[in-house]
Amino acid sequence: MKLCRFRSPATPWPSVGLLVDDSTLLDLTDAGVARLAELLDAADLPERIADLSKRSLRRVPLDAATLLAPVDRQEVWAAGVTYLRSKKARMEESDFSATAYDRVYDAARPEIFFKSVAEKVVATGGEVGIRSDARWNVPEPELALVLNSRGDIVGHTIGNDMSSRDIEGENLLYLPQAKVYRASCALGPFITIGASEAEARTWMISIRIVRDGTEVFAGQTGVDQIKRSFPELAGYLCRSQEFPHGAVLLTGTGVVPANEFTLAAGDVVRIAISGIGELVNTVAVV
Ligand code: DO4
Ligand code: MG
Repeated sequence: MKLCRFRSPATPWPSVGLLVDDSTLLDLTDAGVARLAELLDAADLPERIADLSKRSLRRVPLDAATLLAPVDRQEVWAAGVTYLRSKKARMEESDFSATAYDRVYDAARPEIFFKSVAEKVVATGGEVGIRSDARWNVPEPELALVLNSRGDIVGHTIGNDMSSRDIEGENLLYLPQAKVYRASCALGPFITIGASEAEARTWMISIRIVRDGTEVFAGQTGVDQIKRSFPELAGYLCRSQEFPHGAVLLTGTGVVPANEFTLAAGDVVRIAISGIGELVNTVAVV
């Protein structure tokens, strides 16, 4: 079961869609579903979606729809240093703060930081940003957990945690500037509902970066390489917190290009997760 937000020529406002037959969206608007955040909050979500799929609602061919980021009111947060590869890359890029990464990888409390408000999230097909004052920029392909207002993990989507490695490496206190800037977060295209953690851990995350028609980087990792369990990450996010509209939590990156690599304007970043789909964005200087 896959949910999304979309516009179509007939309905140029954001609608909530359910993917059926791999190529058709069922427009859930006429069933009274105005916002994705509200649907995700349903106590019996899989049953509710199964019921909606049987209704005779407007059908929109997927290729006639413009897919929007699959968040309408949720805050987006991100966990970090959850893969060994991420810990090593960050220790290489930083000088005096290298031990912070080493320590957090093994600590009980994970690294979790705020990433974006919903309206700033970039959809598939949109432009992700590299900062004009950064020299070393990378995408971070990540599985994202989708949480309802009660903190339950109700789905999974694809995230790109765009990052400026030189700014983070200069001083760890610059992390918010390295991570949170215009167009630094992309999500989508779909939220897969109903997969258990055990199933999600069988998925592969892959990334391709294409420059002027030539592949300049490709890499992949397994979701099973994430060190911490999903309830552990979601549990820390929700400690002494509240998310009245739910939240999305990126789970960290396990694919980091070689240190010589930096993104350039015009690069096309394709991130695929086997159980979800593909998030495609073009890079722009912001
Ligand atoms: O510690 C800085 C950020 C880590 C991160 O974003 C990741 O591991 O994916
Ligand atoms: Mg990250």
